[in-house]
Amino acid sequence: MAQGRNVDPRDADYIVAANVPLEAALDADYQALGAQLVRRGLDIEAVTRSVADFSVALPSWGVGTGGTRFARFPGPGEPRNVFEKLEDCAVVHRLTGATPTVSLHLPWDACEDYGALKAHAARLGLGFDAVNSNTFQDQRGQRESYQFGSLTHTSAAVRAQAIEHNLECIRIGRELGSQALTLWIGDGANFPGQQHLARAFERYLESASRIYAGLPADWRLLIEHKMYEPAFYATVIQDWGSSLMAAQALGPKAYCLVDLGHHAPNVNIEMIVARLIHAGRLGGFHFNDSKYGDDDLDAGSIDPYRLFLVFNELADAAWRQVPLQPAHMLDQSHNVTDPIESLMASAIELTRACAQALLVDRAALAALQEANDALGATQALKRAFTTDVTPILARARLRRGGAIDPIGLYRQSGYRAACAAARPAAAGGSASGIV
Ligand code: LRH
Ligand code: MN
Repeated sequence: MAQGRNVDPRDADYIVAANVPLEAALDADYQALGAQLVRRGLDIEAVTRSVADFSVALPSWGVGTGGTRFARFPGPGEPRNVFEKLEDCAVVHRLTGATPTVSLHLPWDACEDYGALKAHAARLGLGFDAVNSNTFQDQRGQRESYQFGSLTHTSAAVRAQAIEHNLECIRIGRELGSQALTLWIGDGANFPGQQHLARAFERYLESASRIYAGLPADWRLLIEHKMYEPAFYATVIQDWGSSLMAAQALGPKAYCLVDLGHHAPNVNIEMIVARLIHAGRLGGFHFNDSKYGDDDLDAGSIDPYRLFLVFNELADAAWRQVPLQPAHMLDQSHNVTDPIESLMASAIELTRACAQALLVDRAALAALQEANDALGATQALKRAFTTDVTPILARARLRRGGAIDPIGLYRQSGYRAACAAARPAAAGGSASGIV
C-alpha cells in the first residue's frame, strides 16, 4: 500500500475500497479455518459473532505520547485537546470496529462545554465509558497539595478536596453519559512507619463512602489497586484483597478494576480474576502488558498467553452462566510507536484473546480436570491459544464496517502527516497528561 495519501481513514468508502483487494484471501482463510473448527466440533460463525460483539474502551490519554519519568518525546500531530483526542479515537474505532467508547481523565480532559464534547463524540460515532479522577497530581492554583496523599491524607481539608474532585467527575460523567467512576489513588508511603497502615485504610473507606454516596443509582465505582508507584513502600489500595475489602465495605455499586500492570512480576492475574468473579465484584480491566513494573506496554505484546488466560476465565464464567459485565478498557503509554497504531494493534490483540478463549472445549476440559489429567487439560487450553484466529478477527472487523488491514490502511491514508500539518506542536508540549 502506497504511503501517505491524504485521505480520512474514517471515510466509509475509503475503507470499503481498501478492503476489496484483501477479501478473496480472507474468504479462503476463513473457509479453511471454518473447516478446521468444524472438525473440532466448533462453529466459526458463532465465534465471529461473539468477537463482533466485543468492545473495549480507549484511554483518552493513550492517543498522545505517554512519556516516562525520564522524558517524553512528543510525536508529530499529537492531539492538543480532548476534541482532537476524540478524533484520533474515532480512527481507531472506524478501522477496528471494536472501540466505540472513550474513558476520559479529569482534569486532563477538562473543557468548557461538555455538551459540545458529547455532541462531537456522537458525530464521531463515539460514547464515553468510565471517567477517571486524578488526585495524584496537584493542579495549578490548587488549595491543598496531594504530596502526602489524597483520600487518605491525615488532613481533613485535603481529603475533602479530593472527595469534591471525585464528585465533580461524577457530575461531568453524567453530562457525557458515562456510568462509572474509576478511582485510582497513588496514596501510600515510601518508608516503614511513615504512614499508619490501618488508619490510612480507614480514612480511605470513610472518604470513598462519601464518593459512593454521590453515585447515581445506575453507576458503578471501579476501585483500581496498584502494588507500588508513586509510593514505593506501601500503597493504601495495594492489591486485590484491599480493593475487594473496600468494595464489600462500600456497597453493591463498588467493584474491583484489574490493571494488568499493577502486580508484581509473575503474579497469577487470571487467578485474581477468578476470585473477583467468585466474589461478584469484577468491575473491569485496564488492559496493557508489562515485563517488569507498570510498563503500560501494548496489550498482548509481551505475554499474550497471560492475556489469553484472563479471557479464558471470562469465557469460563460465561459458560457457567455467571452474570458478569466487566468494563473492558485499555490503559497504555505509547513512547516509541504511533499511538493510534498501538491502540489498534492492542484492541485487535484483545479480540484475539477473546476468540481463542471461545475455542476451548469447556466440557472436555472439565472432564480432564475432574480426571486430574494435567497434561490433557493444559493441552486443551494450548490448542485454543495456538489456533490462528486472524481470519475470524478480520471477518468480525469487516462485519462492523472496519478494515481487514487497519494499520496498513491507516498508514496509507497519511492521517498522521495530515495531523502534523494541521496540529503544529503547541509550545510546552501537547495535552497528553501523564508527565
Ligand atoms: C495508574 C493508572 C491509572 C490511571 C493512570 C493513567 O498507574 O493505571 O489507571 O489513572 O494509570
Ligand atoms: Mn490503570
